[in-house]
Amino acid sequence: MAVSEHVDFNQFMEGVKRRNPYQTEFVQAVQEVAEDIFDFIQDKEEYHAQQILRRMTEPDRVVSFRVCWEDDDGDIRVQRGWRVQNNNAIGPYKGGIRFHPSVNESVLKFLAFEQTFKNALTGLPLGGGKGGSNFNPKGKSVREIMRFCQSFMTELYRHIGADVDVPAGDIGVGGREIGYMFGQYKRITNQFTGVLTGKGLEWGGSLIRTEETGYGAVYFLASMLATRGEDLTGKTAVISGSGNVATHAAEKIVQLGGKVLTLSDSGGFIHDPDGINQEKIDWVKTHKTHRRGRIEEYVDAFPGATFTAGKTPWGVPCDVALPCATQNELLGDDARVLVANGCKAVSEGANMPTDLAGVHVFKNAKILFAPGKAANAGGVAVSGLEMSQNSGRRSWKEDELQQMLKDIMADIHKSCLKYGDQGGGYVDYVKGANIAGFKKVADAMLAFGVV
Ligand code: NDP
Ligand code: 2IT
Repeated sequence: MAVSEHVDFNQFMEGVKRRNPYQTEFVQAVQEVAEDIFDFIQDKEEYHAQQILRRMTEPDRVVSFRVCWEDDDGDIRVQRGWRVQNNNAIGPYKGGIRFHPSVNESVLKFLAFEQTFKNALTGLPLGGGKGGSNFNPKGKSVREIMRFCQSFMTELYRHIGADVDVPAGDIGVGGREIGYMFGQYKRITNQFTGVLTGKGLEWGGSLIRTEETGYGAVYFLASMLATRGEDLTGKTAVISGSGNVATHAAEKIVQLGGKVLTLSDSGGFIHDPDGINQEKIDWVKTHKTHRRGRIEEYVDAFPGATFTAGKTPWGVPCDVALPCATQNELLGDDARVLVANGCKAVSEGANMPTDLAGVHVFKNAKILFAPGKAANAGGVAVSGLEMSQNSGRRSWKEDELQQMLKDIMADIHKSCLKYGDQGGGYVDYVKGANIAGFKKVADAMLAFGVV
């Protein structure tokens, strides 16, 4: 008899906690999914008998390694590197690389787990993975970053490949870092393949990759609002973060007629009651990416704005909110404040920015709430299209790519409605995304037998 037939939700979560001590982010991501999946599989014997959910919570493998590099003073530095290959049931492992001091095995396991569902939702043949290091790029010279990337890839290269595992960018990893890593991969293997995405346009990259995580999160937000007969015209938006995802989300909100009130970084948030227009967004992009400055300097450039140190922006009243910085940056109390201030919709540009208490607040208030695995899938979807272009040794035009992405995001929204419609005009997008992602991966796993 299948043991899992007798395992209820609480026993299941106890097991996950026992097997993953101190991995709070990973346990949180599993719980958010399991809350919905237990309901869904209740009457589906094959998923129980084959222990599909239990198998999904065990990554295929976790590779961890030492990364040594030499700083500009000639001192030797030692960092930790990882690649979590979570699940390749529907395609090669795929997911970004994060360089941030907070990176550890728990964070990368949660990200790889989430990525598996997100990638399934895109409808493209992509499995789930994630990697990174506790390396802190802040304050490092460009040469130090290059040496670190080269050292990181000198170990990582043996675990990845265009049909095996295809990393990309994430926090602290953008076009420059992908360039250094791709250069080192090519040097070691003597192969020019689509082993990384987010590449430069001259060397195998795809148009619209940089923009589409942030843009996609806003398209998804617009699709949700449309179900209630509304759009973004004249709506106020509170956004966290000031990196790739946040600045592009802001840009699209402005293009669709909304008004962006805030941006943030790990030092605090800026509030600009006049609205952060395109000129100001361009200033932020240059300031954060090229000058590697802090968001607080915004108030010197645009004196109408204020800076609040050490706080997140959720207390600023708004119509819509887009958390676009990092995990667990929007907590239960923040969610209550947003709802009390009349926020109608939340679209997660970041991965798991809302903690479990916050998710429950949004669900109970029945506001429009898109989880990151649905809302921010535009980035990895274009990565999947970059892989197709690399395999076909060609480049698609911008309008072709935009149409493909539009279709993908619309299909994700449709999948969420299919499994998340609760009747009475309320769609539980978290439930919809979890079930749609789970079903695709689970059915592939069933086909493979016990492996
Ligand atoms: P960036 O490195 O470009 O920007 C990250 C932003 O978040 C910065 O403003 C940074 O502030 C802030 N931030 C990072 N860590 C923290 C922290 N611990 N506390 C407060 N603020 C923090 O990364 P991205 O914009 O690419 O990524 C943002 C989010 O979007 C992440 O959750 C990522 O996983 C997710 N995502 C990214 C995709 C992509 O293609 N890039 C695709 C899908 C999701 P500071 O400068 O102070 O560090
Ligand atoms: O979280 C994410 O989806 C990403 N960081 C992008 C992954 C990718 O492979 O493009």
